[in-house]
Amino acid sequence: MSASGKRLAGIAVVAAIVCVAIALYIALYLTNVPGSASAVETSSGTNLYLATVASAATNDPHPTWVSYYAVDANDQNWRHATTYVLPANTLVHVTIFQFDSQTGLRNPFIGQATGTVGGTFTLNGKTMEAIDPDTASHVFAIPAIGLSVPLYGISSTAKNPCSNAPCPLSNDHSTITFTFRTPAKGLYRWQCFVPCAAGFIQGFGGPMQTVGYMDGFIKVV
Ligand SMILES: [Cu+2]
Repeated sequence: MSASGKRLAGIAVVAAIVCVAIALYIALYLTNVPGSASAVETSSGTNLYLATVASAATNDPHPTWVSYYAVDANDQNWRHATTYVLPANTLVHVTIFQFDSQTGLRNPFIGQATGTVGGTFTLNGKTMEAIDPDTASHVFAIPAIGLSVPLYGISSTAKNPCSNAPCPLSNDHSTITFTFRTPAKGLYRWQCFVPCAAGFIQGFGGPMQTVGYMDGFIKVV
């Protein structure tokens, strides 16, 4: 083979490898959908169990990011999922185990719950309508249906905080429950409103703008 022939063959091989890599990149991007979790039906109705943590699991692509998780209430099996599948036009009882510390809200209005049954939620068993905005760690909000619930953060002097998910209930946490009625079938966005993304500009980058951490979807079926 002549020198120019070898060069042409080399260019062809490199071009083919680049094309395959681009095709793989696009295919993986299109097929890599974040995991989902479903509400569980019990004698008390439809229940969704979630948790919020200061740091995702150590084997997560972003182990330092704040995150929501779906929790199996029976075996405490945690799943890194922020797409929640719920039945339409149904009262859903949500329980959130909140392990993260307080960041505080920029807009104090969001310290108040909206869109829940009775306009209330419970914090560690106590029925409430609002928390001090400075004590919020995260918020669970579905803006399209006007639902917003503030999540009380643990004290900065807590003795036994959780470092990375999953967190046993023996770690310091607050437990928040509320009930809301799901809307008609469709895909709804949910998100946090606390500037909880430590280390990012204004606390609103990274996990606050990435589906799978402080954002996700409610898939109403
Ligand atoms: Cu948050």
